[in-house]
Amino acid sequence: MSQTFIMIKPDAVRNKHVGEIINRIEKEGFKILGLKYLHLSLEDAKQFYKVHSARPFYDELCKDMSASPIVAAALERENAVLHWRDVIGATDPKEAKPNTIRALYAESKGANAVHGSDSDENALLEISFFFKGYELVK
Ligand code: DAT
Ligand code: MG
Repeated sequence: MSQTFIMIKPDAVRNKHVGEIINRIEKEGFKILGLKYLHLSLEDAKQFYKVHSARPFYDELCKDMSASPIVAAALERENAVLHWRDVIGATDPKEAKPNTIRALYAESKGANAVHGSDSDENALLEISFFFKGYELVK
């Protein structure tokens, strides 16, 4: 078993896709270890995405991610990181395969509905950014 960290981003929350995305999480066989609904500050968004700080879209990304509430979750499954990346599809929804979450619900490359960790190492870092130990189901 391995873990991944996911977010339902502000655009998908505003577009009322929270229920469908959580349903998909369950259907894909993930166990929910932690789940919360929160509104990121601009500072927290900048910290979370600091690996992208040199990229041209960084300021807009952090502004968008802190514009309205998100859902954050820690998930467990075999091959969790790669499986979730398959379920969400390509960063740009125009390139995402049919029936992936981004193909179904994303608005654009920037407002792309969901986040998923890109490695096991980053999954653990991202989970610890959002959850304290006692907030995670064992
Ligand atoms: P992913 O979310 O698929 O892991 P990423 O880590 O490369 O993609 O980028 C993080 C987020 O930044 C992405 O979900 C949306 C935004 N982003 C990436 N590339 C972008 C671009 N060319 N224009 C606007 N936003 C972009
Ligand atoms: Mg990424």
